[in-house]
Amino acid sequence: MATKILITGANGQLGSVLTKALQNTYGINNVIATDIKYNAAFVGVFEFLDATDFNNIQHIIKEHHITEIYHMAAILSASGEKQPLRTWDINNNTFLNVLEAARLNSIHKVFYPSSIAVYGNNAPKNNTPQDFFLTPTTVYGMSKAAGEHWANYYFLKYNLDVRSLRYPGVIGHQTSPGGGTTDYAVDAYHYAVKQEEYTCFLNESSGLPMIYMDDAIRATIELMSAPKDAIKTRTSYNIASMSFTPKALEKAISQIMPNFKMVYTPDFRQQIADSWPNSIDDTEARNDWAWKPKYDLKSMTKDMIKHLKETYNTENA
Ligand code: AKB
Repeated sequence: MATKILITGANGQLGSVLTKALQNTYGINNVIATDIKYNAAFVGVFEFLDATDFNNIQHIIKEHHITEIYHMAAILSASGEKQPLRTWDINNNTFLNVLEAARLNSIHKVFYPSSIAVYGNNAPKNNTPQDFFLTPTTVYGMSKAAGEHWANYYFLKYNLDVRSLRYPGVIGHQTSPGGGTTDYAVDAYHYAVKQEEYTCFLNESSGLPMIYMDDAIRATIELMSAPKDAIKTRTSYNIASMSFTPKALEKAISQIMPNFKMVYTPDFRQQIADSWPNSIDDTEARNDWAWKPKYDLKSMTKDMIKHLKETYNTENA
């Protein structure tokens, strides 16, 4: 049976880049992009889907003969703190709808994005082990930790092949993030290329795990393509790539854009960042399905600036 993919949150920061990568891998007509909003620039097959609507998920699965689901829709950490109950409701109910629809329709594989936000203040800050116990401090982190356990439950109870990654902060030139704590790192590049000073909402020494979009997408596709029996972790895999502070990012950018400056005015997001690890241990991903990042801060910075310059030049042409 041909692979037919349903992706929720296809207009999001990761969702839209992942949709293109999946279209390239499986063919444009084999990826059904869904979201609550339509993006006029989108090329491919699109359906409106509010993933809190179980019947509509089932309808789209049946209509398009879906075999795999990537559930990218979620409210992120900083936005989530402004509306905790709604965030819990949306993040959890949409995933439960996806799991249940997947079970009822014999879906072959489900992808679930988790996050470094599952860790809390008690976890070791450096090289945090994957299986350290989780005491998240944000509702987003709580929803992701719960989702990981639901993923594991559906695997154990129904043999549903659910696979998951704990993404660090994702940095890409293709899309803008919205509502996360790690968003500062993407914003900084845009300000640098526009030759403007950037006011960072975290303090200069807040180290956080990060990953370049290309590596994050490749990790997702490699995890989902690995043989089923290679996947030993059914909650979620840590994937590490690089870790840096806002000050280190400022320095890396100013090596290419010497006039770039960041000023630091921490807001409520500082407390969220303080509760997350500085770096995480991804031994299990490396051992089970040969995960290996390609980008570090220097190579990511070079690539980000190159692409953003092209984007802004095209926009201004
Ligand atoms: C956020 O900052 O909320 C996300 C994440 C680390 O999951 N980018």
